[in-house]
Amino acid sequence: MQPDINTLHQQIRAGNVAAIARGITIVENELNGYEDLLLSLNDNSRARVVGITGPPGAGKSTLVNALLHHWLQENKKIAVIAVDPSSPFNYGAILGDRIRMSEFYTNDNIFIRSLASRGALGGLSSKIIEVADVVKEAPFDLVVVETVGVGQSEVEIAGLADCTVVTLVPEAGDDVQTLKAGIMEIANIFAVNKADRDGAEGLYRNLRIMAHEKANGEQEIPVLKTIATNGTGVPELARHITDFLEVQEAIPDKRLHLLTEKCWQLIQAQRMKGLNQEELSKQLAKSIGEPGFNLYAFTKNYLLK
Ligand SMILES: Nc1nc2c(ncn2[C@@H]2O[C@H](COP(=O)(O)OP(=O)(O)OP(=O)(O)O)[C@@H](O)[C@H]2O)c(=O)[nH]1
Ligand SMILES: [Mg+2]
Repeated sequence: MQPDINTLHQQIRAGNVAAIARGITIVENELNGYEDLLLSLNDNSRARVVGITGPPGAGKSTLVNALLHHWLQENKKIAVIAVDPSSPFNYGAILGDRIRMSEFYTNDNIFIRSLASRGALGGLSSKIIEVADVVKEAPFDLVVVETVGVGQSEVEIAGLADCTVVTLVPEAGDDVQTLKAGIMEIANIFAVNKADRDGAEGLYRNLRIMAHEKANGEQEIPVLKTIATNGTGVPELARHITDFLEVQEAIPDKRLHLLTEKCWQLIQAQRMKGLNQEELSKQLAKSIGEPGFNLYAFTKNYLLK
């Protein structure tokens, strides 16, 4: 290992904030020492990862903010990784996140970092996995990862988090039938946020029914009401997260399952490395007019290059 990466690793383990930030930057941008740093990580670190996901504007950052206040009172050390949505219409919200959480920037027990999802080389989920693993190396009690649940990203967060909280809001209506398929599978806890708004009760009730039906006699997924803006329901949410993590520790195959999910994502990213859709399109454009063009022959040749 490069001596400077070795030193950096030691500093991260000691909880040095500048070193953690540097480590994230190295991993995020795949700078010199990137692989060495990942290879030095200790997989038995104690920090657990809590994923907070849900639709844009559901109040995820506000909820994280409220949870931070709660956990600070319990003297916990928490890291937050907020994955910035890449779409430009969310710029306002990103700025909002920064302002909302800025009160914690000088707090020694809280570490906050935004990750840009736009430029992630080789896939966002593998990048979040790597960054979260670097952060876990430092002596935090919890690492919170906030992601916007659009497309497949809730499913991805579930593969890396020890506990996934799905945040829903009444604005989307209370018809749980329209919830994206898969959400029931990934949620360990549902938070009906903006419970001060009309329709929250209906959404809450319908989710409870759905959780009950799905449980089929087994443990039901907890459904909680929160008002992130004033902290209502936040201590209960924090307690459910802690309880869930404790129960998970005791399940023998849980760790293997999670590691398999993570490994799968990392392999996928490795295999896709160097592939770029724009470049692919350019090559295709060149070949498409050739006589006898065949997509399968093109694909085979492309992969051999
Ligand atoms: N009435 C009400 N408003 C809330 C509540 N929680 C959050 N908000 C407001 O909802 C808006 C969006 O909150 P954010 O915390 O930025 O939501 P987010 O899910 O992090 O948004 P993105 O990261 O952009 O997806 C803000 O104006 C919050 O003040 C709540 O419980 N009740
Ligand atoms: Mg947010």
